[in-house]
Amino acid sequence: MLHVEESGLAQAAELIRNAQRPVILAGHGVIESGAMEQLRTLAERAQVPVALSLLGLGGFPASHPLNLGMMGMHGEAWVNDAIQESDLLIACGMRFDDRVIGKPSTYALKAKKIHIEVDPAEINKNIKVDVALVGDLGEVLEQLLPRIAGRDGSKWIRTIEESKGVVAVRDIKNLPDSGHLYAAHVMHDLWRITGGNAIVVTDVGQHQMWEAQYFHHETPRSLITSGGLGTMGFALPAAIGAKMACPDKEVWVIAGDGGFQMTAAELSTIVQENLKINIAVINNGYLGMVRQWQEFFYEKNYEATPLVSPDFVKLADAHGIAGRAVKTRAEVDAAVDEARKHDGPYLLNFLVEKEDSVYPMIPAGSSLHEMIRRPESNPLVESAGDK
Ligand SMILES: Cc1cc2nc3c(=O)[nH]c(=O)nc-3n(C[C@H](O)[C@H](O)[C@H](O)COP(=O)(O)OP(=O)(O)OC[C@H]3O[C@@H](n4cnc5c(N)ncnc54)[C@H](O)[C@@H]3O)c2cc1C
Ligand SMILES: Cc1ncc(C[n+]2csc(CCOP(=O)(O)OP(=O)(O)O)c2C)c(N)n1
Ligand SMILES: [Mg+2]
Repeated sequence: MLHVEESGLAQAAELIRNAQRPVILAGHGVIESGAMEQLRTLAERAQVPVALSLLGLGGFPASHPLNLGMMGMHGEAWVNDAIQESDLLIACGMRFDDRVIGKPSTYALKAKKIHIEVDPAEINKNIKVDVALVGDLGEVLEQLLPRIAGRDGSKWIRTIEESKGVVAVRDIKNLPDSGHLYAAHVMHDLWRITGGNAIVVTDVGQHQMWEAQYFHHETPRSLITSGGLGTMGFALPAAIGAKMACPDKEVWVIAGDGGFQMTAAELSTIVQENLKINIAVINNGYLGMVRQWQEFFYEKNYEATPLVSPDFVKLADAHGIAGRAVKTRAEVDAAVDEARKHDGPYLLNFLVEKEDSVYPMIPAGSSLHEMIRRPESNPLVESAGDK
C-alpha cells in the first residue's frame, strides 16, 4: 500500500474536524477505486453530505440520507448552492471538470479544499487546493479514517435540507396526467418500474441529464455513460458490452433520436448475438440539448437541430426486434412491462414533448450562482408527490 505523507493526512483530518459546512465531492474515482465503503464510512462518521459528479452516480447510494444528488451544470440547485456556501470541500476521485465548476475564479471561494486523487497531474489543474493526498482513493481513505472522529453535522445538513424548498421538483410521481409525455416522467417511471435494479446505458444530450436526475442509482456501475467525451452513438454498442459482461442483469439503453441514429446498425448485432436488451428512444424530434442552448442563448434560432428520423418501431421490426410507440404517460407502465417481459430485445419509441428543457442549468463558463431555474409555469412543478 502506498503511504501518503503523515503531514497531509494530519492537515486533512484537522480541516475536517474544524469544518462547519463541509461537502464531499464524490466522483468516478470512487467507483474506479472500489472505495464505496470507505467513502460511506467517512461521510457517516464525520456527518458530511455527499455531492456526486455524473460519473460518480452510484458510488454512494442515492437513497442515503447524506446523499445530496448531482453537482454541476445540470445538478440540483441546492447542491451547487451548498458547494458555494461550503467552508470545506473534500474531493474524492473527481477532477473538477468544467461542467462541475462553471467559472473557476468564482468556484467555492469560501471553502478550503482537500483533493484525494490518483493522478498528480489533476492536482491544482482547474482548482487550487489546500491539501492534496495523491494515491488510490480507497487506500488513502483507509489511512485517513483512523484520524477522523465523530462530528455533529446536523445544523449544516438541516440548512441544506431547508434550502431545497420548492426547487425539489424531482417528486413527480403523482403529477396529474396532462396528456403530454415528458422525458422526466419516462426516466422516473423506468426507475420506479425496474426498482432501479438495472444497468442503464445512456447516450448524450438532454435524455442523459434527465436520466441522471430522475433515475436514482444505488450501486456502482449501474449507470454507464460517456461523461465529458460526449460520445453520441455510445449507448447502443456500450449496452451490448454491458449485457455481454453481465448477462443476468436487466439492461436498458436510453438514447436520443439523434444519437440513436448514429449507431442504429448495431441493432443487427443485438439480434445476431441474441441479446435481451431493452431500448428506450427518447424521441423529441430535435438534437435536443443543442436546441435548448439555441433557445436559451441564441433567440430560438433552431438552425440544424430539428431532426427527421425513420419510424424507429419499423426500423426495429426490420431487424426482427419487437417494439411500440408510447405517446402518453398513461401508456408508460404497460409498455415498459411488455418490453421487460418480452423474450428478446425490445424497442420503445417515446414520443416526448419536443421543446422541453433540462433545469436547472448553469450556462457554460458562468458562476454556479448564475443558475437558470425551472420557470414556475413549467408543468413539472405544478404538483409534488412522493418520490
Ligand atoms: C451534456 C453534458 C452535460 C453534463 N453535465 C454534467 C453535470 O451537470 N454534472 C456533472 O458532474 N457532470 C456533467 N457532465 C459530465 C462531465 O463532463 C464530466 O464527465 C464529469 O463531471 C466527470 O466526473 P469525474 O470527475 O467524477 O470523472 P472523471 O472525469 O472520470 O475523473 C475521475 C477522476 O478520478 C481519478 N481517479 C481514477 N481512479 C482513481 C483512484 N483509484 N483513486 C483516486 N482517484 C482516481 C482520475 O484520475 C480523475 O481525475 C456532463 C456531460 C455532458 C456531455
Ligand atoms: C458526435 C457528436 N456530435 C455532436 C455533439 C454535440 N451534441 C451534444 S448533445 C447533442 C444533441 C443530441 O441529440 P439527441 O441524441 O436527439 O438527444 P437529446 O438531446 O434530444 O435528448 C449534440 C448534437 C456530440 N456530443 N457528439
Ligand atoms: Mg433528441
